[in-house]
Amino acid sequence: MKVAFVAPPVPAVPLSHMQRLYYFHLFASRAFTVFRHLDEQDFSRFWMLEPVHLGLLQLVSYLEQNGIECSYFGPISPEGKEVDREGVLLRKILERADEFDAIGFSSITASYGTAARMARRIREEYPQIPLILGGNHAWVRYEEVLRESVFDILVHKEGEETTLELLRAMEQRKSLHNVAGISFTEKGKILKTPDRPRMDRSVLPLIGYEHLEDNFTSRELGGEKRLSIPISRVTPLTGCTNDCVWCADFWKPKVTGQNPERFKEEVTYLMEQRNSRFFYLGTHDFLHHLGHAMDIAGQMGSLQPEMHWEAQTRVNPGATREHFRRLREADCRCLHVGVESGNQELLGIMGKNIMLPEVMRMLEYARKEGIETHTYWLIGSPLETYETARQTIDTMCSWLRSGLSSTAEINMLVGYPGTSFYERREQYDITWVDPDYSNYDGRNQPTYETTRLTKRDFEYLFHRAMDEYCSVMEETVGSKEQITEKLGHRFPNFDPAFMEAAF
Ligand code: B12
Ligand code: SF4
Repeated sequence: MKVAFVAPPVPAVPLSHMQRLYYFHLFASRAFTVFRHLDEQDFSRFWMLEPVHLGLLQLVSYLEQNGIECSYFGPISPEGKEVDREGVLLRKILERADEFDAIGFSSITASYGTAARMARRIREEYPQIPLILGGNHAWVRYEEVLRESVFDILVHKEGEETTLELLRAMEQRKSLHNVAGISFTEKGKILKTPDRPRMDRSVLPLIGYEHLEDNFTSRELGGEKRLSIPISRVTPLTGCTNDCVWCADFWKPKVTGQNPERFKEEVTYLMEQRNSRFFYLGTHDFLHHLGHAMDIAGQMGSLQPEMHWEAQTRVNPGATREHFRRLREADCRCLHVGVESGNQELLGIMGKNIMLPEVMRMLEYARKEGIETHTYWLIGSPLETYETARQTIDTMCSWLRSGLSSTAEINMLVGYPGTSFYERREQYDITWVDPDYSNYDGRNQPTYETTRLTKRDFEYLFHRAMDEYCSVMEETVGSKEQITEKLGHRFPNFDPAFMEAAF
């Protein structure tokens, strides 16, 4: 059996001048701290990060291990130039469509429209090919998706075991009723089978990076044989024991670890074969179990040649200065911490379960031990008012000025379908939600209004936040001219398609 797997692009994001300036400063602040060892060539390869869809590539390697032949179709913008990524990708799939027994798309909310459009075109030309959709938008909105799109089958949550069973059932023309974790339409009725328990992910084979080039021409690869991944995301731990009301991450509520040998193998592969020069440990809660964190740090620190890395974590009040010293010794350059709001009451309402003084203490320990800190902030937290948003902006700016937070990011909160924030709107005084899912992306456009703040209020507050952020950055990092001169040729393309992958 041969299956095509498609990562449809999120539509290109139009940015305001203020947003461009914000990204410029965000990039510069990172370039001068954690990325300081990256050279011109590394920066010039940032556009190569775009087609890397970790979940889909992981699914592909698992299926291949189990005898299913796969071909991977990802979006790309050669040399960072804007192209019609959807059109190009669609054309490639249509050219090869008759080779495949099924075509599977992955989508988050923002790319759902693209996936549905592409699938419709394939259905018109190849009505016999079964079309499958996976990824978190598919299953949180399965009835709507099955009703409105041409997708035949949706894979819910974790994909590996479900997809393998599904494809085998399809191949043997067996009933789909016994395949756990899917939904589909039968005789005009939408059917959903029971969810499947989470699998032990430590048994998974290496992510199928070797499939990245399946459908790229040499020109699309910038004349190189392989795509480089100068900054790689690796996940030695997945999950989070917390449950913020707006969080669309379904790898909860457990924190589970990857097999340490496999993790080392993956990192080594990325260094040796993909020119990775920096690792972002995309765990949500790196310091959840301090012992495991120290073991992973030990592994990263033992990599030769010297490897720099950073990790995302929740605040762990049990972490001592000694822990941060050990992280520094293991070459950890930065910790990413979601703070979200400067208002303690809102942190309670959103279920963040952190105390600001504890966050500050952890950041202080990290800074004293020479680790950079990168904090995340939100405009539009549940029950936000003008005053609480101001508090968030002031706190972020004050932490940046004092150096408690070396760098920071501020975003508009997006209420994703499936989260309790989006589904229980009345509880959060929401009066309107944007019906256009393609806006649920990185463009930081308000996707809802409340009794307290309108779309225009959110826009104002968000731009205000970016303006003040840029002013602090000018004080601490330098003016645009100074930064440009200092960066010299180490200047990447600032298109958010790559920015998001890089930061
Ligand atoms: C790593 C990551 C990124 C990375 C890499 C993205 C990637 N595609 O690999 C980067 C930084 C680039 C990124 C960018 C963005 N991301 Co992101 N990202 C994540 C994160 C932290 C992990 C994703 C992951 O690797 N999961 C592990 C794998 C194994 O799971 P998976 O991808 O879901 O795939 C499994 C199943 O879903 C299923 N499956 C998936 N696709 C398919 C397809 C078929 C056919 C089948 C059968 C099965 C199947 O099988 C897979 C294996 O089990 C998630 C949060 C999370 N933990 O899920 C957010 C998350 C997916 N991202 C999110 C968002 C919003 C974005 C951005 C729009 C952010 C922005 N501000 O610009 C961009 C969009 C980029 C893009 N073009 O898609 C949201 C999506 C919310 C939503 N409902 O839409 C999430 C859930 C985070 C959140 N806010 O809660 N992201
Ligand atoms: S702490 Fe982060 S990963 Fe955990 S529930 Fe909250 S937003 Fe999601």
